Amino acid sequence: MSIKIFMNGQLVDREDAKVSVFDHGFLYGDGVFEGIRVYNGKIFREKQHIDRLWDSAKTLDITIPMTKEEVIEAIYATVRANNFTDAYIRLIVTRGEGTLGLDANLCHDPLVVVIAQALSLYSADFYEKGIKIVTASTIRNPSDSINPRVKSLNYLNNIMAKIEAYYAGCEEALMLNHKGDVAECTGDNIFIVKNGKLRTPPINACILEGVTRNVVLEICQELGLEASETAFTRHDVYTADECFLTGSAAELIPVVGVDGRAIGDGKPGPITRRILSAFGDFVKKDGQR
Ligand code: PXG
Repeated sequence: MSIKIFMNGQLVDREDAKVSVFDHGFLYGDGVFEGIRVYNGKIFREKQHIDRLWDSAKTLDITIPMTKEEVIEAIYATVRANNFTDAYIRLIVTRGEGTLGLDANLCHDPLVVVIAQALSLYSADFYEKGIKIVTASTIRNPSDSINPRVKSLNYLNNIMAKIEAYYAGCEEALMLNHKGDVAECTGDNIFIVKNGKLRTPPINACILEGVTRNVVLEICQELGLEASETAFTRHDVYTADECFLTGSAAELIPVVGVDGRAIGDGKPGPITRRILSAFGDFVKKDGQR
């Protein structure tokens, strides 16, 4: 049976979910998106994802042609049509069809698409043993360029860094900002742990304000762990006791090596494990609709 995709206000078969070659999302990466989890039939952090989508669209001056409530209903309709209780959702809004020119004013119909997929977790091995990352020479977009807070369809900055990770035999790339401070990875935020205290770069370090990042900051509060949003450098990562990444796709994944240096004893640390387990509980608790 073909999967159903929400497109232009309707649920259509995958084969019929086609986008015009004149869509500015296709021509220019001109659009915004969200990667969202559905746990136990409920959209995880619904408000945060929808608000972030609207904020991204606002900066790009795209008017989403649906209300927030309609978009939420479209997600649930897509999940139901594909019989999922747990799913990974890709919500996409493009500026819509225009001409071959850049003129955004000629795009009158922004396109809204919802794709639901079965949960695609990294292999269990990564969660138990941790991953290795490498610093990319491609720096994160400065915020007066395409602001990293905008989750735009133009992910070339991150893709260039991810290609570097691939050639270095690593799972992820660490991206620095134009000041040389640590920003984030290509599809995840980063946390380090030193002497029992957690740190993650602040929003103005040229990062996406990750939904999972904010959940982890809440979990730290609940667990009584000190966590701060302060700038740090690669030196702090190399000399950290523990390191992990957060994101809707990966959830929370331990990092055991950076640029060939082992982090701590080269194994996922106790605080990372504690937060990973608390994250599982948090998701279950939050998943009651
Ligand atoms: N930073 C960047 C640049 C991201 O793209 C995150 C951090 C984590 O944010 P959330 O809100 O998810 O905690 C992201 C999210 C993928 C993939 O396949 C990654 C994201 C979205 C969709 C898919 O790796 N990025």
